[in-house]
Amino acid sequence: MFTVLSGGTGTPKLLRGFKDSEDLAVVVNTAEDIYASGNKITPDIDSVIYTIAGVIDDEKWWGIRGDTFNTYNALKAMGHYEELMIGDKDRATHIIRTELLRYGSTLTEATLELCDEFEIKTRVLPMSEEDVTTVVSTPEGDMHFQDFWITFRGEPEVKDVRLLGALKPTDEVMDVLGMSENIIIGPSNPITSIGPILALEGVRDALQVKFVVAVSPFIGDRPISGPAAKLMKAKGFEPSTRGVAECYKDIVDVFIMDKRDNTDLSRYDFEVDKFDTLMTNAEKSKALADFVLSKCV
Ligand code: GDP
Ligand code: FO1
Repeated sequence: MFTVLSGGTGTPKLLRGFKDSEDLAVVVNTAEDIYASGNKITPDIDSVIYTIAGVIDDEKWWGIRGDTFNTYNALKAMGHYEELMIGDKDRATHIIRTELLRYGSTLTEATLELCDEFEIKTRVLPMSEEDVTTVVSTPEGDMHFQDFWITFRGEPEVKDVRLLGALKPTDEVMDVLGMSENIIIGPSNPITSIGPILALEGVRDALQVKFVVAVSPFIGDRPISGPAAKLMKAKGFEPSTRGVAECYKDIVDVFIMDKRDNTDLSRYDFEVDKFDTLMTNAEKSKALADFVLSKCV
C-alpha cells in the first residue's frame, strides 16, 4: 500500500490520476477546519473525497460540481451571512459529519463513513482527532486561515503562521504510515497543508525510514495558485521550488519539479526529476500520477 499526504487543491489534482483502491491511503490536513452555522467543515478532506468520487468542482477545487446555493442564499436573505459559500449538496456532507460526531463517532470514523457514502475505496484519514488550527499573524491581528484567505482575500502582510492545538496524529495515520513503503507528498502548500501533517508528533520521524516522493507546487519562484509564496516567506523559506526542497530535504528521496523549472537542486542528496506538473486536465493528472508511481520502490 502507499500513502499520500494532502491539502485541498494541488494534491487532489494529483489524486485525480490515481486509481481508487483499498491500497491507497490519504492523510489529510485538518488545520483549516472551521465551523459554519453549527456544522463542522473539513475543506481539505471534502475536496479529497469529492475528487476521488469524481464529483469535485474542478474549476474552483472546492465543493461539488453543479451544486446549488439555495440554503446559503436563504440564510443571507435572513441576515445570516456565512463566510464560506457552502453549496447545498456540500452542506449535506457537513451535516452528516456533524451528526456522526455528535453521536460519538471520531472524525476518522465519520470520514470513513463518508468515504462509504461516496462509494470510494481509498482510505481518507484526517491527520488528527484534535482541533488543530492554522493562525495567520498579520498587521490586522491574528486570524484563522479561512479569515485570512476568504474575508481578507489573502491580502494582509503575513508576519507569522502558527498552529494552535495538540499536535497528535491518529493511530490510524501512524498505522498507514507504518504499513506503506512509499509516501507521496503531493504538490500542496508546504506551510499550511503539508506543514501541519509533518508537525504532528512522530510523523517526521516515521518518514525518515520510508521512501518519500514529493512533487513541487512551485514552478521556479511561482506557486501555481494560492498564498504559498507569502506564507513560506513568513516562515523564513525562500518562496520557490528551492524553498520547498528545503522544507522536505530531511525526508525526501525523490523530488519532482516541473519540466520548465530551472532550479538547481544538485547540492541536495536526493534524486531530482522533471515532468509536466501543471495538471490542467485529467489526462495530465494521470500522466503525473503514473510518473510518481514509476519512481516508487
Ligand atoms: P489548499 O488546501 O487549497 O491550500 O490546497 P493545497 O495546499 O493542496 O494546494 C495548494 C498548492 O497547490 C499551491 O501552492 C499551488 O501552487 C499548488 N498547485 C495547484 N495546482 C497545481 C498543479 O496543477 N500542479 C502543481 N505542481 N501544483 C499545483
Ligand atoms: N474558498 C473561497 O475562496 N471562497 C469560498 O466561498 C469557499 C467556500 C468553501 C466551501 C466549502 C469548502 O470545503 C471550501 C470552500 N472554500 C472556499 C475553499 C477553502 O476556503 C480553502 O481554499 C481551503 O480551505 C484551502 O484548503
